[in-house]
Amino acid sequence: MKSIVIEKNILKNNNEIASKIRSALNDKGIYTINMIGSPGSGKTSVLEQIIKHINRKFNIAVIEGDLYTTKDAERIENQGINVVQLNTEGACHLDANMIEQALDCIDINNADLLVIENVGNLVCPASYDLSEDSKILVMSVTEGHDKPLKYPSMFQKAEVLILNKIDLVRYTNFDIGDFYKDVKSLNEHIHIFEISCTSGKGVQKLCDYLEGQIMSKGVNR
Ligand SMILES: Nc1nc2c(ncn2[C@@H]2O[C@H](COP(=O)(O)OP(=O)(O)O)[C@@H](O)[C@H]2O)c(=O)[nH]1
Ligand SMILES: [Mg+2]
Repeated sequence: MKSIVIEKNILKNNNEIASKIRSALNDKGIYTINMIGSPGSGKTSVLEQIIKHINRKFNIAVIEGDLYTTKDAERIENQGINVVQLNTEGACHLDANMIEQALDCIDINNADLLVIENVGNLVCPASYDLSEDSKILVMSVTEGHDKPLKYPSMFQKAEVLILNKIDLVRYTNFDIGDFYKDVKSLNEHIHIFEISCTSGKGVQKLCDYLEGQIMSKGVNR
């Protein structure tokens, strides 16, 4: 009982901070993505693909969440992107307070797109508003088609679902029909993109969609 009360208080505080950050990001016309998924689903790989495709048209800033290391931030920095690393020291999700601190360490004044890569986890990040415009869930076919019904909250809250590693589907028993049926039963409006970061399949379509979102947000700049 006690821990539930504490959790409620944390979330209330989180939402207050998130709404303050959201209004600052809105004033700057920055489109913000909270990228969530299991460890190894391909979040950083998807981000690398997005950067490769749209970096010439838009300014991108990245906040990398990780338990302990700077490995993902180094991958993003190698692409010449403005990135800050948040280490949660064991915490399984990012919260708005951490984002507020990260934003003090990164210049986002010229950014069109801010991507936050959350800690690898399909459960806790669903509950924390990071002031994003869109939660993007990255799932890979090697995780199994049963995951939507096992982790419904994340699938209900995401605006976009990236089904990654589609190049590997023929080596698995992943049932695409069952997967779509279960996802749509939880969230009929979700946008689903099947992609492969390895072959590049589907990446252009994903980036076309994101460019549309970034442009509609930045229109009031
Ligand atoms: N075959 C295949 N491997 C991928 C794909 N995307 C990512 N990977 C691999 O999956 C592993 C985890 O990727 P990473 O981007 O680090 O995942 P993250 O932990 O979610 O950020 C790496 O070895 C990637 O090379 C893909 O589309 N196909
Ligand atoms: Mg990563």
